[in-house]
Amino acid sequence: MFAVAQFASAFFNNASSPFFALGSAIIDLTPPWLKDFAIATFGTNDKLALFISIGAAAAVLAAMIGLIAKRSFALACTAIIGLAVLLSSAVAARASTSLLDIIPTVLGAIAGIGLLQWLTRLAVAAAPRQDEGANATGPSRRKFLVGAALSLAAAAVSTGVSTSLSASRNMAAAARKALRLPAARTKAEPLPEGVQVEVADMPRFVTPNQDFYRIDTALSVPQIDPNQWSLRVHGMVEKEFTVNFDELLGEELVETYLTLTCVSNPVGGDLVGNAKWLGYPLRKLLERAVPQAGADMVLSTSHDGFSASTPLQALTDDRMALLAIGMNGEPLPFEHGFPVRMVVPGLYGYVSATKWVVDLEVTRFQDKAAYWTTRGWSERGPIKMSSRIDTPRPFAQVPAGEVVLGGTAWAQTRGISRVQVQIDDGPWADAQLATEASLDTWRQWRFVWKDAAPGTHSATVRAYDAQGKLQTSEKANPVPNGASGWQRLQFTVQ
Ligand SMILES: Nc1nc2c(c(=O)[nH]1)N[C@H]1C(S)=C(S)[C@@H](COP(=O)(O)O)O[C@H]1N2
Ligand SMILES: [Mo]
Repeated sequence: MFAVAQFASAFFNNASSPFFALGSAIIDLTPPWLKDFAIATFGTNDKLALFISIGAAAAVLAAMIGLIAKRSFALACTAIIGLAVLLSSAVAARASTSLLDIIPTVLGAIAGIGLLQWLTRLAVAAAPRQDEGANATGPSRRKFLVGAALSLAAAAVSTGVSTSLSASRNMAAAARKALRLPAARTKAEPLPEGVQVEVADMPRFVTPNQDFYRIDTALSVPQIDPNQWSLRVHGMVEKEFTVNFDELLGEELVETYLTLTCVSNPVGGDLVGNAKWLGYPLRKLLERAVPQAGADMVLSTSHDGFSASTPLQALTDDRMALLAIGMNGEPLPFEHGFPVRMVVPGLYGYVSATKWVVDLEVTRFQDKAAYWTTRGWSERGPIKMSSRIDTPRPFAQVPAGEVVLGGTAWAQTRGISRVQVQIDDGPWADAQLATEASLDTWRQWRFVWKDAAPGTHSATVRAYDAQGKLQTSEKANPVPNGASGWQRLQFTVQ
């Protein structure tokens, strides 16, 4: 039961392990004298001693439950459930857990009951029967003993495996915490004044890491120890090589603001975020590999098997495509690709922004296909110019008089030159643009509607890029290569 719970907890929060929760609860509840005694006796092995004690106690408990099962299977099940309830409350009591984290314990209890049933059946078969001689029971008894021994061995092995899994996760967390990012050789231009419009309820121009949208296929966030990380560059190149994390830290790093966007972002949606990234230019990395003639794509693959197909051109031209290690002044958060990910101006994340990246293969679009391409999305995904109304929110109630609208527009690598707003079916009027930070970042805008009359109204927004090209009004769904169309929303003036 413990083994299954421990194993399952490897896929959840560390603190979801009933083993750890019980251990932590015991540590928290231990009187100081006993704690001192334990530390004095076992030294830094005090935690190991604790876990061994819990393991031994679990074995004794299992034996007791086995004895109870001999009398009454139902009573034994009740004992297991009682134990599960106790352990779940130990898990739930931890500060870092949520309700979901009791799942491993519940799974453990179910497995425990299943195992008990199986062993009971073997034991019943082994019990001497009246009408047979004692000899006839030999093989069945052996079966039971072998079954019990196997269960114990399986429990020990899976506990060991999953504990070491958790341990490597802890190593990664410790390494991230200890990591001091080197200074960028090329710093980001300081943000000019006025990139943030003065309108209430607007998102920050630089999205804080904890608010940054997260999209990936990872059921459990990869926890990679940077000391174990390396990136292989190979395929259609003259010089294949592998680079490790220390080597990457030693390169001339660059810092740049870049707005990432997800292809699944609907018109008006918020799967878009802007951050300051620190990393090594992919252009330089690929220069070192010397791509061969005919190559037109780089297939990047993550630790967890996701892949993206990026045009070689986008990684070698003068846009700032980065192998990023830092996000807004700190190491990448685990959710955003620690220790290393890609970020590429102008391309949706699914074709460029591989998190936990470990492999770059220089190849051709006609030879290889990436994760989402094989699932119905386009092999190429340039970001479509978009504009969005951030405030008022759809169906909001606003006071009559002057209504101030605020929003965001983006056309990475090209830049936004103009945003227009239409109230109801009135004329299009220019919004005031915030200062532009760079062509690769989004741009905020504000629009003042002076004499808003009470009633329900709509507002529509559209943008122009730096070449004066108008954002398309043609409505498209995100599949297969990104949503388009002008956002229109309704609100009520009181
Ligand atoms: N390893 C991995 N990297 C990935 C993905 C993924 O599923 N797995 N999703 C991509 C997609 S679709 C997007 S939009 C961006 C999102 O990056 P973020 O979660 O840091 O915002 O990551 C990209 N990188
Ligand atoms: Mo995405």
